[in-house]
Amino acid sequence: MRIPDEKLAEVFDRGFTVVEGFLDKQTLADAQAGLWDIYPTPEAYFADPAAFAKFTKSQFAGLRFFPYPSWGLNKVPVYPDLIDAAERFLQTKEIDCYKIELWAKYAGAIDYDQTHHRDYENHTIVVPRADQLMPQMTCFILLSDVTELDGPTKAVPLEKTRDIPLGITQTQVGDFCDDEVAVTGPAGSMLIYKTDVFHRGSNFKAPGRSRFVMPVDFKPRGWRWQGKLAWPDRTLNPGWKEAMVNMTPRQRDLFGWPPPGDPYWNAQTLSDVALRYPGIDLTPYGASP
Ligand SMILES: O=C(O)CCC(=O)C(=O)O
Repeated sequence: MRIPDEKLAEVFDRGFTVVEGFLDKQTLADAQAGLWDIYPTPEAYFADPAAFAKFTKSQFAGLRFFPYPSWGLNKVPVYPDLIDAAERFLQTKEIDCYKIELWAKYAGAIDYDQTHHRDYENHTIVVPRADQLMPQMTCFILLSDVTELDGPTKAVPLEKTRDIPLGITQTQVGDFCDDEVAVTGPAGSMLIYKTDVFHRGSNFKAPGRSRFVMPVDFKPRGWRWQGKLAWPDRTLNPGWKEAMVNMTPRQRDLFGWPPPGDPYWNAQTLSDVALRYPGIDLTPYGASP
């Protein structure tokens, strides 16, 4: 769904918003099917948690970076309505998708509670601007239903923390617990938040529960002090080539591909990129049909 302007305005005013029913049913189903190439299904996990001890090692053990084995997952971060929202939020079409993750959590694997923190610390090497100029748009796309029992993200409205200098990234344990809002919603919903918003991961409140989310982050192009992943470093991973072949020029541009008309493209680069990416349609970049 197209994200209404009021929802994007809420991200600036309150620091975050939750959009229910963001992904269409088919996109959600394809993404959910792709999860099981990577993670145990909840049924498999809870039938024998000891077989999946790696999830007990840290809260972050269930994180996997883009790309993924299936197009069903790889197409989610370039979902057209997400690109549209990022362009409108960042107020430019010159944007980068600078980080894509999947995150699986299983109740009982570890305590997922966190203290409130601002995420910018590993999204920029400096700090966000208080005037909100050139913000980053950080998102959690829910791929499973998230209720109060399912370890929802808990976010603190900006108005409660405006007095805390932006250089501070952590609060004390217990602070703002009365102010935090649980990010719940059916699968396919999306949390959009800014990197200066205090929030935290929370623990499951019942056994046998699991949570699957896809965090996806965008930034305006050009602010080189922002970012997290270097896409060239991910190109040898399964799924990258297929994803690039399947994407449109607009979608590839989010990863830094030279756009149609860029001086990068000449007879040699068209020919050799076609060799590297069998099946890719390079006619928009000047290749002969
Ligand atoms: O998993 C979550 O809900 C939030 C996690 C988080 O905020 C973090 O690890 O930075």
